[in-house]
Amino acid sequence: MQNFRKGTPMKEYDPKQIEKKWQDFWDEHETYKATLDPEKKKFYPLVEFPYPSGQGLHVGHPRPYTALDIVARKRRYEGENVIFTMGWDAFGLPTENYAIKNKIHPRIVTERNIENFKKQLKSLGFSFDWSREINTTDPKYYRWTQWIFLQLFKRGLAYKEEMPVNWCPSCKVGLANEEVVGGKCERCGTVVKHRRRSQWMLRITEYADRLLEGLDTVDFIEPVKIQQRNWIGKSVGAEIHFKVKDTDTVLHVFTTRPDTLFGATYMVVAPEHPIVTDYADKIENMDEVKAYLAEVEKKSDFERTELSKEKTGVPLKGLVGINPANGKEIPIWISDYVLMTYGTGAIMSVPGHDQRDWEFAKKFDLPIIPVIEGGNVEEEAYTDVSEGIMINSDFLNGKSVKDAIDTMIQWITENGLGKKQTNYKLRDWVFSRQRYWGEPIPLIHCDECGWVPVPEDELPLELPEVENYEPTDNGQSPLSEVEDWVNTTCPKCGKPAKRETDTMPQWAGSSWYYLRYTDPKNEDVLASKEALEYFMPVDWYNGGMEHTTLHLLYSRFWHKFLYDIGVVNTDEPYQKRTSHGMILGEDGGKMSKSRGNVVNPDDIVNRYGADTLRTYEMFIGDFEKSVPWSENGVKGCRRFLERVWSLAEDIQDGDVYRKDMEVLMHQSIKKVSYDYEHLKANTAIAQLMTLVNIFQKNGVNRKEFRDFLILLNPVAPHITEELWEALDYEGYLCETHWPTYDEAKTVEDVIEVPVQFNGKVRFKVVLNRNASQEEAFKVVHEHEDFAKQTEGKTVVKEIYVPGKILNVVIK
Ligand code: ANZ
Ligand code: ZN
Repeated sequence: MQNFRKGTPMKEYDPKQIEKKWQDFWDEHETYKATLDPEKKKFYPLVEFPYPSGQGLHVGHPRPYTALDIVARKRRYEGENVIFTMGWDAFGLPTENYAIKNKIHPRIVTERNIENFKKQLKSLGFSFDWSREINTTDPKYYRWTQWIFLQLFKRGLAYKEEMPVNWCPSCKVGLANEEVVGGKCERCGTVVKHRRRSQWMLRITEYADRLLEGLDTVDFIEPVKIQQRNWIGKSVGAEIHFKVKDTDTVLHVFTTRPDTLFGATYMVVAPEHPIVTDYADKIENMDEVKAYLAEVEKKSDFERTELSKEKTGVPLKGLVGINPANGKEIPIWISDYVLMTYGTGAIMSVPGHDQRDWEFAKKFDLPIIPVIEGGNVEEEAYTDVSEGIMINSDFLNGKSVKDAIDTMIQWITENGLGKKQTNYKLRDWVFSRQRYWGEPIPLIHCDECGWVPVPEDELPLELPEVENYEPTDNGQSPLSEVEDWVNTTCPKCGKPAKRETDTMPQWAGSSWYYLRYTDPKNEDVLASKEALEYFMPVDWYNGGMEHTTLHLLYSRFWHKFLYDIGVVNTDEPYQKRTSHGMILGEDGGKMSKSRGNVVNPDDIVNRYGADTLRTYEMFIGDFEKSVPWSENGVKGCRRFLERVWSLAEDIQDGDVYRKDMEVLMHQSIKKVSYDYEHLKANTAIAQLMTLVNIFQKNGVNRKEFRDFLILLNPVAPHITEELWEALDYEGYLCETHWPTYDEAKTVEDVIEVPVQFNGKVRFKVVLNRNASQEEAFKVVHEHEDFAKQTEGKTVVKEIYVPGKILNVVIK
């Protein structure tokens, strides 16, 4: 107890007091400020900045934040210049809806929410460089979001097009996808309709190949790569032309299997395919067709393409397709399993080798012709055909599938019946919303000049004040009602013109925020060249799996574009990507107000302290898995920290590890260092708990406790800093160095070595790991069985293979 510099007798562990104390200390001393210092190696870990909702921080937030905070702290102790930052992704619907309901300006709502979030995050002791805080709704920030949009526009990557949007007929508003839950309006529950509207689009498809190729150059966890690849959905195949009998119409189909053309026994077009309306006169069963269309309209694409779903469809009676390979007449059907939004919206059906086509053919009694040897197409489609040989296919017969694909592509190309074709599932990005709380799109429409950018030196184009944030009756943005804002003059010709009144979607500001952190106050460019060159790329980005195909893909697209126009110096923004699992309610379900299982982080901090919350969130389970909350687990972590606290009462002198603690100390440094870097803080903490148990049994000396405090510090930064000060170690813990370990000392000093006599192991001896030959022989000779083995014999030779075996040759 006499070890305490201040406050004898020893105080109770009181996180309330010490946590605030150290948070203020770090703030005052700008402990975590990152400065541009080319002399030092930089490290840029990044966590996804939150949407500051009215509900405040969720216990899910601190999980990834703590995990990377641990790495950030450790790297600082290792001498790296760490830039670890936080900001607010603050435009968006919940704030806007709250503002509408409560008649408060969304800006005010946002300010309040941010204030609360910031207070909450600060109370958890993250080592963020708060001087770099950013806010996507700050005009000084969104000036650059608008600037990037204009660069995209100027290079033809932003365009306006009619697109179907979600429309709630009862609220009379266009809904964002995230406002549609199970096909219904999130607010009123009415079934959502599709309406066509002119929307701004970003040509992300132009970058499809680059986005795919880039994945090979980065260290992303495999599930992220797989999801992005599937989302981009590149498939190589052919477009083949089918004539429609007695018309001038040619149906184009996309197929990945041109080799199976001779097996195409019917065609299917999407119910929305223009042929249906174009030939309404010719189609004999139009009533039946119309009834089917009405049914299909109610389903989402997801429901339509579900594999297990019972196939439905209607023939287009009166229309007949012609298979270009053999001239055979084949029926044309409509069915919802063919989507208008993929390929050409029309397919050639090969029921012999495609499972969906097979089910459809079986149900509607359409012919099935096998074109690849093997399988039994009466029982199921024969799809696993990579080794197959072609049959029933004229000039393809006898060829392998692979050869047949090439041959068929060549044949259709030569005969003007189609061509090789690559398709992507990826669609261009709908970039408009008819809402208020978003970045205004900085374009002006002039009857003479078309769409004209707001001059760059007039950015930011700020959101005007409005009376009402509610969308208008006709589904227009509330901005359309602000006449003196909408009506302007054309920057090009000076004639009267109108501003675009749509705003950008939620994903705009987050598509480049990591760049702004490197130089958040720059007024001339989005970030200086020096800052970007020094800090980029992000070395490690952790975030939710739910962002894989939206935010993560969008920001990679923007980054590649910025690279192409010379704004950034790396082709990829993020070198590494990891992801965390969710924290569930104590009942194992998703935390939600309605289930009543929400845990408020403020409560935990108040009752147990931030260090306990941090320790618990790291100890809770494997980082990448979803895990249920447990109040008992929280208590266990608090008890662990209390034991650490009480150890400090009785520290023995000593500035080296005690002999019997040496191996364990080196092992602990090794394990904890590795585990922190691999998001396994849970097993690191388990190791530190083991260490505390042993300290409790065997006592602990100053050197051992010092290094223990450093190892625990990234997880529990307040208690460790406090004990460091109380025990009068040098300086402050936050200024220290990470302990190093000696590999040789991580293994036990003694080893067991088998002793052989003429090739047979007779007994084993315990030797010092570094024992010399003489020492080894001595121990062996003293063994009680040695005399027995050598009785009446002579020892001819003895050989010791260090650490492995000792051989004795006797005669
Ligand atoms: C004939 C065929 C034979 C096909 C066979 C497959 C197997 P991926 O790989 O996803 O690109 N298809 C084409 N457009 C479609 C659409 N709009 N809606 C639904 N299905 C469509 O899939 C390409 C295959 O999906 C295409 O190749 C086509 O069926 C179908 F043994 O053509 B295939
Ligand atoms: Zn003009």
